[in-house]
Amino acid sequence: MKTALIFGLTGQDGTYLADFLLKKNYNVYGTFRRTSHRCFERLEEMGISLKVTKIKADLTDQLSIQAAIKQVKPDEIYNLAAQSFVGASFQQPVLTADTAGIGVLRILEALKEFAPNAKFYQSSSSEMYGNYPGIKDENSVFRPRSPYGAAKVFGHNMAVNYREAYNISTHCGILFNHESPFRGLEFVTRKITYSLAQIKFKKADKIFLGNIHAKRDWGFAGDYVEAMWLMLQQKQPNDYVIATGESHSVEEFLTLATEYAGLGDWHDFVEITTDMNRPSDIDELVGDASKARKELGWKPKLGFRDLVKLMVEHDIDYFKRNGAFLNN
Ligand code: NDP
Ligand code: GDR
Repeated sequence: MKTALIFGLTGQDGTYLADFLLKKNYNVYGTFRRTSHRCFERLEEMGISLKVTKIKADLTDQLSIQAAIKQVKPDEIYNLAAQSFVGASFQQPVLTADTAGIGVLRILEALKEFAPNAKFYQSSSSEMYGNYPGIKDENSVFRPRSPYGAAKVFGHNMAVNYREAYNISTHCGILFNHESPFRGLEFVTRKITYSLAQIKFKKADKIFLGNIHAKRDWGFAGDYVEAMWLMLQQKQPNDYVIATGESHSVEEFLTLATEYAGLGDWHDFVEITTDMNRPSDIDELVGDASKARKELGWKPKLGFRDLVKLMVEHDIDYFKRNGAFLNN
């Protein structure tokens, strides 16, 4: 039985990855931060909260990272932990750099010292590419447009450097946007599906959105965690773009989601505001995952329309059953 340690267990991807690894018969450990409120809602909804061993660790705290790695002695380490909201990275650039950037280095240092033979997965991001037009692959240049993107470039480069300098098995997935019913409520897709459910049940009457012309390559989180695992099963560490190859605008997502929610014309309840605009944003991101397809045998299973439908139906159904949302 293999042992995996997931930094960022409580997030969207941590939940899908833990479920995926449990189904592969792994012994799954994952980290969480000490909070004054509950933080295991996603794991509970997935029905796996009691099947994983939870360890307190914070990416800003070297000692807790070391202690986790020493305790677990993992075969595989997945780093999914970060302040992951691009918008917030403009308000909290130092915290973002400390988690999404230096946090990676802290894990690598602990790994080098206490588990040099473990395989390491780093969640790098399409946000590293910035606004330069064109379909992105593993050879495209990074020109980040946000503190989050810049921090991810640092984390990515350190993971590659520990591979080259110390022969540590570091594997980087350059993941494009991936969504699910477990997506955080501030990200635009989930904000839309959550708000539509509220409107449907007359708990809200407006959605405030920013740049709805922005385009993203949106896949399904459940498909993307499989790619993470496939990367760590390779003999040689490498970098892989994980994407669907299609981009859609926020407006397209909104139009389709409104249709699935049965709410007519979104112009009746959406207000466009400059409040959501970022000091610098990315117009369009689309990725070419042909290397992953060829070398890992990976391809996305859930398409754009089915993803939107899944998220809308989840939020409407959840609201119907619970009357209010848990904060996931
Ligand atoms: P989430 O925001 O849902 O999850 C982030 C996780 O990191 C949570 O478990 C969070 O804990 C944890 N975390 C945050 N700060 C710290 C800290 N200081 N110490 C320890 N843990 C911390 O993100 P996703 O699951 O969507 O993404 C997973 C990773 O992949 C992130 O690194 C993200 O940047 C990256 N990524 C995501 C993409 C996407 O489209 N989803 C695309 C490309 C990369 P808590 O629950 O306490 O907040
Ligand atoms: P992103 O996702 O920044 O791509 O980062 P997000 O859903 O936040 O934004 C996508 C685009 O939609 C525009 N937008 C809005 N965004 C939000 N959040 N709220 C709004 O009301 C709104 N209106 C328009 C944004 O300006 C943007 O252009 C995600 C995160 O998961 C990162 O961690 C990850 O690395 C990247 O995807 C790939």
